[in-house]
Amino acid sequence: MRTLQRKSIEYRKTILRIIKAANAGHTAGSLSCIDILNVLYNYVMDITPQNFSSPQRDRYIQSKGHSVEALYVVLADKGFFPAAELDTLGRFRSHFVGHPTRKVPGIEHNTGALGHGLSVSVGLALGAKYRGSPHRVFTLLGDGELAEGSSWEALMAAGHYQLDNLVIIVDRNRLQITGSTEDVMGLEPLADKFAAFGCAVRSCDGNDVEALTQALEQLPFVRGKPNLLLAQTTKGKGVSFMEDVARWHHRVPADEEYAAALRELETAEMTL
Ligand SMILES: Cc1ncc(C[n+]2csc(CCOP(=O)(O)OP(=O)(O)O)c2C)c(N)n1
Ligand SMILES: [Mg+2]
Repeated sequence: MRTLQRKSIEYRKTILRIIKAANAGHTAGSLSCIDILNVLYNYVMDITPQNFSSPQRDRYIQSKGHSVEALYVVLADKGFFPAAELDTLGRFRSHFVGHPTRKVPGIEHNTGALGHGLSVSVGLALGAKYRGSPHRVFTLLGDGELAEGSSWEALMAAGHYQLDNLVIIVDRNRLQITGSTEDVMGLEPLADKFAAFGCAVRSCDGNDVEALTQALEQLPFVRGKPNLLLAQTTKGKGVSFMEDVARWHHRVPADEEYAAALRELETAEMTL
């Protein structure tokens, strides 16, 4: 567990480094979901550079595509491409752009226009069922993203087709781009809504790698039902002055903020 915890801190430092160098990025959303990606790629999913062309591999669709820096950092650590390529983020001719594209090794599907990832994942999970393939389909949604009606249409299909090979994780940080989800487009009672659409719903601390591993060890939650994990997260997690502050959605730290953020993460690493 200590290894995963250490990785989360290292990942956070790299996310901030590449966003700072590119002078652009979705800072707080990447810090919010990085523990989820850490546990998925390093503990749960069967996705490696070696098996990436195998039809049996698990699939990961990052529907909240704007948090692409988190995905790039984890894919580099998994060896999908040399870590040095991360430093090309946002540069002319680099494939490392502000939303996921399949030009980057390890990325399954282009995303970024919110509200599409779940439909794609439902299609992939249905395809796996038809073929009798045992692989699973994981998708990460933002909570603000749930204002897109297409998500609910996809969810209805997931329940109808009993897609227990589909794992939907909601990054429930309670903020979207301009403020609180409950102010902009209220979601509660969210767990009840997912249950009403036929999902098996679980909730855990989405910034705690141990809680995430324990929750995801229970997959499939219920046979014949899509799995829905409400990951209770904090946007900007790990850097106190970014935590739960809406404007860090898309803000790049100034020099002194960057230095303070790194100091805080290094202190957290030393006290692990
Ligand atoms: C269809 C669509 N509309 C608007 C946007 C602009 N946008 C990017 S991120 C975002 C907020 C998303 O909030 P949430 O899903 O909660 O993400 P997180 O808090 O995890 O960053 C918006 C509106 C978009 N990418 N796609
Ligand atoms: Mg959110």
